[in-house]
This record gives sequence, C-alpha cells and structure tokens, in this order.
Amino acid sequence: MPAVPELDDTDRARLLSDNPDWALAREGTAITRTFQFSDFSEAWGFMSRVALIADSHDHHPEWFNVYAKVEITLTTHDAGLSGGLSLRDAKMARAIDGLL
Ligand code: H2B
Repeated sequence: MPAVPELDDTDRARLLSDNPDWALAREGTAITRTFQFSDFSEAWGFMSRVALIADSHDHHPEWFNVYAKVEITLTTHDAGLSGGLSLRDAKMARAIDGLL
C-alpha cells in the first residue's frame, strides 16, 4: 500500500484552526471530537449519516458510542510509520461537522 503523505506542521495547524472542535490525539497522529446528543436515537441517526459519508470517502472513523454520546477518532492507516494525520482526516472532519 503506497504511503499517504502526513500533514506537515503548517497543514496540521490549519486543520485545527479550521476545525476548532477537533483536538489532536495519539501524539499528533489522530484527531478526535466528542459529540453530545439529546438521546440515543439522535446519536444513532448521526452515526448512520457519518457511516454513509465515511464509505463514500473510503475513510472510516474509529468511534465509541454510549447512549447520546459519540466519540470519533480519525487517523490515516497508511500515513506515517503506523498511522498519521493526512488530508483525508481533515476532509472527513469537515464533512462530519457539516452534518450538524
Ligand atoms: N479509514 C481510515 N480512517 N483510515 C484509513 O487509512 C482508511 C480507512 N483506509 N478506511 C481505507 C479504508 C483502507 O483501509 C482501504 C483498504 O481502502
């Protein structure tokens, strides 16, 4: 699998300023955001819409759901040594935020 370029420091800073609700995780190799909904149905509806976007991007979230809370982590498997941040993560974060 060919390597996907990792974001450089400038692009990483831009990602965080363009998507201020997302935070770096895993020593800068991922971004994460927690979404709080009013109930499980709202959370699950959101996850369904994220799933469709993820498949169309061929870029899938790692996520955790409990009742009305959804935590999403984005990273690119083929970037860096064992996963890193790429433009794919920035695009997914923007698309996910666009659902709200
Ligand atoms: N999702 C995420 N989050 N990162 C990836 O690098 C990735 C993915 N790669 N979904 C895709 C699928 C890859 O595993 C397949 C083989 O295209």
